[in-house]
Amino acid sequence: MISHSAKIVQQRIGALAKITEEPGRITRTFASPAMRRANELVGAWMRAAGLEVRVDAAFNLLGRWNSTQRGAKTFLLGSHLDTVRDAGKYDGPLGVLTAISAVELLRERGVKLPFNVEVVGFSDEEGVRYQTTYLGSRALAGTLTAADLARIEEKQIVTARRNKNEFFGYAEVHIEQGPVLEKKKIPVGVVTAIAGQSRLRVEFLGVAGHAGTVPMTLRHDALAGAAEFILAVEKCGVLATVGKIEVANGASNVIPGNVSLTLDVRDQNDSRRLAAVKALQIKAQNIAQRRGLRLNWTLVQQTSAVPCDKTLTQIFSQCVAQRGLEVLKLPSGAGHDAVALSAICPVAMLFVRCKGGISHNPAESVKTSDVRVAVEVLADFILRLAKHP
Ligand code: HGY
Ligand code: MN
Ligand code: MN
Repeated sequence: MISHSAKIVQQRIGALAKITEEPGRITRTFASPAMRRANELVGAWMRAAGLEVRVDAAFNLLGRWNSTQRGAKTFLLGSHLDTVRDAGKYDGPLGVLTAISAVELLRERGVKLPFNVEVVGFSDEEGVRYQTTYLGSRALAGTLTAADLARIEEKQIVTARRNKNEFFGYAEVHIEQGPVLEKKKIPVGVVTAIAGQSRLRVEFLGVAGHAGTVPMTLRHDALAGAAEFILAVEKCGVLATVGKIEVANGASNVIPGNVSLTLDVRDQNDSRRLAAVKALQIKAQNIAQRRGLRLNWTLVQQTSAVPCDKTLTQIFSQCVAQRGLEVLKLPSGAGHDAVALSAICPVAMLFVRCKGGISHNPAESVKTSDVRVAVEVLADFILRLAKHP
């Protein structure tokens, strides 16, 4: 039975991977037609599992299993259905599809829960379209800011806010996106905390000029300044990445006058992360001053590190141990919708081993036997929760 559902999860992962806005690679970004098609496909699987399905105003896909107990609280399961560009097929979808399968298994066994369960496919965890992240989960949590809404077209997403007292927890299954579980030869791990992150936009503004006539010593080359800054990012002491760079009006015979780049800084320790961001800002100012450039330094979004809930994490650990598996606890360097949900309820995560720890890459891969363990542990987790909600 359970291996059957693991095989179904893998088939569904493959089917969902075919839904993309960029033929030949997997890309699904917030509120795109591809995301609507993904919601339709996954929504059909939720319906087949006996869930009540709807899409909220923030384009989150919701599948609900109502308890027979009146006034019952709700436990949320799920992950995100949007992707980065040229993504792997597991980052996000694995968490939504294992949740559907775990619910399907329990319902087939005739389990009656003292609480409602809602499986969510969040609409924008990656933040590719607007460089903000967690738009869908923060809309549901009611934590969107005026700055978020100013940055997006779909302002109606703010009406997706739910009554925060409705939920008593959120659990997310997600690929580890790192090498630890594979190195330790363990299929799943229990997450202790999720790193904080700062997302910024940095612009160097110089003087565009003729590549053939302006002497090197008289240039204010924005791209050379950005390049010097990127090397400083590499040495800043925390996890820091320049993932995107744009040269305005770039041409081979024009000295770049306007360059913008994204900066992503992470750390489990918030003060260390904030100190690194500050130090990089000073570095950027010094580079700009020395090269006669102007600097625009814009904080796009900042989320603090989030500890996973001790009780829920303990339940996950017991479920892993009862399967005869070693219980490995590890932090997450990647962000997850659990960060947004932590504003309104306790959260927990279960990591699943992925080949080579590779993610945000079409080579992302998960073994069916590990999918099976994830579905089993998640189903056990829900049952244990039911014993002491
Ligand atoms: O960026 C992250 O950590 C996540 O993949 N959105
Ligand atoms: Mn993810
Ligand atoms: Mn991701």
